[in-house]
Amino acid sequence: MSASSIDSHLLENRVFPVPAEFAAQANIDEARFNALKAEAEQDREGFWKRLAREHLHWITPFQQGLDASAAPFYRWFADGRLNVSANCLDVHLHGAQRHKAALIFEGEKGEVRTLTYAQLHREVCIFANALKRQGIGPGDRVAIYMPMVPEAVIAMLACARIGAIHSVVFGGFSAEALKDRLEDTGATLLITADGAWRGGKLVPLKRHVDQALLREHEHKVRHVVVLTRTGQDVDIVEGRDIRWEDAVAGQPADCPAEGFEAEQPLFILYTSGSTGKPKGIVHSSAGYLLWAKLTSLWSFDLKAEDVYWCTADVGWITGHSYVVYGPLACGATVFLYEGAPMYPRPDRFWEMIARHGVTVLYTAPTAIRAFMKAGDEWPARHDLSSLRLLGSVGEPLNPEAWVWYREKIGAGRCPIVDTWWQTETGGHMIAPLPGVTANKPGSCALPLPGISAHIVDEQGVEIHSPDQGGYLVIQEPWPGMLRGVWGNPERYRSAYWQKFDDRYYIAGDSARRDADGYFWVMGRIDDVLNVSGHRLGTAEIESALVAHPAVAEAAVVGIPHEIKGEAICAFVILKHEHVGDDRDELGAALRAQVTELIGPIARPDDIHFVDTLPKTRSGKIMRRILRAIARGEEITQDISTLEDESGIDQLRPGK
Ligand code: 6R9
Repeated sequence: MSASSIDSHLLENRVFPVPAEFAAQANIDEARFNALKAEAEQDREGFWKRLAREHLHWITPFQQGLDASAAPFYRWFADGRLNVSANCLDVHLHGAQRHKAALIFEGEKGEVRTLTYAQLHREVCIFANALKRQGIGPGDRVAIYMPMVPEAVIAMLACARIGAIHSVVFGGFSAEALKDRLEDTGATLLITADGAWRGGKLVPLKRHVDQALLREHEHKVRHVVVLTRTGQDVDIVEGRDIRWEDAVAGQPADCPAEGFEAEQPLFILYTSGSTGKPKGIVHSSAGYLLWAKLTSLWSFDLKAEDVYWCTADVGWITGHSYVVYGPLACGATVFLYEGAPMYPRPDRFWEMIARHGVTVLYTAPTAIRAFMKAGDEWPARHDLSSLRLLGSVGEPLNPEAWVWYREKIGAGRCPIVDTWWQTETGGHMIAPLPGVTANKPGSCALPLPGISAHIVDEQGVEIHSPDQGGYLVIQEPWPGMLRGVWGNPERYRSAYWQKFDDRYYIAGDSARRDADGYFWVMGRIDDVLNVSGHRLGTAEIESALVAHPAVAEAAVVGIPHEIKGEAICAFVILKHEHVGDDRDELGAALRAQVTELIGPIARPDDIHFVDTLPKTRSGKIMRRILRAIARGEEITQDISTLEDESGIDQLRPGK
């Protein structure tokens, strides 16, 4: 075993075969999967060129495939021109499809609004003309700070229609976080709403905007478009602010789709930043759209008949690729929900799935664990038989939660598609294909066709032996990859390429591969623990803790230890029916459990029972904050992406 690899001890052996009925109707069956893989192996560039020709509508067809002349700044299809919004809308306006629902929206208070493809196209054209009227043109940056309402999607597609670069800032972010992003992108126009509904409360979006824009020399915003959502009072600044309804008044419903260069940036999106200051990730038009569309067809088996629901906010990459661009490029029906998942009761999701007949559900482990904690009775009250596929993204889905999701939500019938990818990768990279790949709980399975994922050690040497952990890297460029960090080419190089001399894209995650070639993500490289010379990822220890029936969620970090180098400190949230249990007994039981499932090396030294864990707003545990707390250090890191700052105090030992 190489000294620089990461140890793995928790081996999960359950395998769930692909259901035969699912395989029989899947977009990608085994023969197709093998053919795609073989095609990519033989001529990778030709493979991507063929797919780009077949799956995208080009205004000027491309001749060039990959341009690697300035590697690792790669370009794809660079001499072609297309319009991204036309690929999501205009291509579906023929025949009966134009009257098919593109968006079904449900507000937190329960109102439902449906927009057909024809209607969505019309709204996008009108708003695109309104943006032009405000002086916005190709290459200009437009910030979007909105609730999860159809107008957020309309705003994104309207930018794409006129070649403007959007930068969506999650509506749950503070004025300060918004200000930083406005400053960094140099956005000249901002689209917002008076407010948003969240968990029955009003979020004052426009007030945050006013605060963010206070110091004029710190940003370039000249115009603010304000949608009326909640009807709350807002200040309208004369000459700067304009109501959405006034901006669109009198605008024509026709906005011809001009062709833009394939490499024209489509958007800038800041990473969730669970480790360090957020980076403005830049995505292209053609390559990005191609990958968002293909992965929707492949991993989600998306069909025209599906009512598809990705629960992510459009403020995250998951919302970009799998609420907007991927499913609309496929012509699917997208369900959109405005509010909080447990509002007004923990069965809000299940009730909506039953009412709208949702067929494909894509959500995050943090939500699945929260539902698990709330109790099985909530999903049991509803008819979830419309569901045919369940997806997960954001963190490792630990086997306990995986099995719960499969049984309580999917009735043991639906394939589980655990998708590993990142803001930077544009779309899924490693995922089981639902009609092809048997499921192993906790594993994101195999790289998608065209994706060359590997595990390498500290020196960048590929690890071939099974179950030995290392750096998860991607060897060959792919069309959906990021094009850089906005305004900071150096950071792009140093964060993603430098360590292994530009030979691989470095994802920053640790992972292992088992004897069947399945990938198991072990956590972020920065979070790896070093206990007596053994390097341990966080995911396995956390999974072993969550496998105990009393535990709902767990996070582990290392604290300095004189003899072992690092000792393991665990933060554990109990399921609500176990909150009153004896803590000493539980602590002993959890240590015994980890010892049994992984080995004595992974046995936590300290266990803190807590009510909450610090998470990014997209639901990822921020272990660097827990590390500071466990070590009794001041929290000096950037916490602008933290969900709930007040939660930090409750975590301090002794509280
Ligand atoms: C899409 C998204 C990326 C990081 C990534 C990894 C973690 C995402 C995962 C997963 C294990 C999965 N991650 N999906 N870990 N299994 N299925 O979440 O993008 O916000 O940029 O986060 O999330 O650590 O590196 P982003």
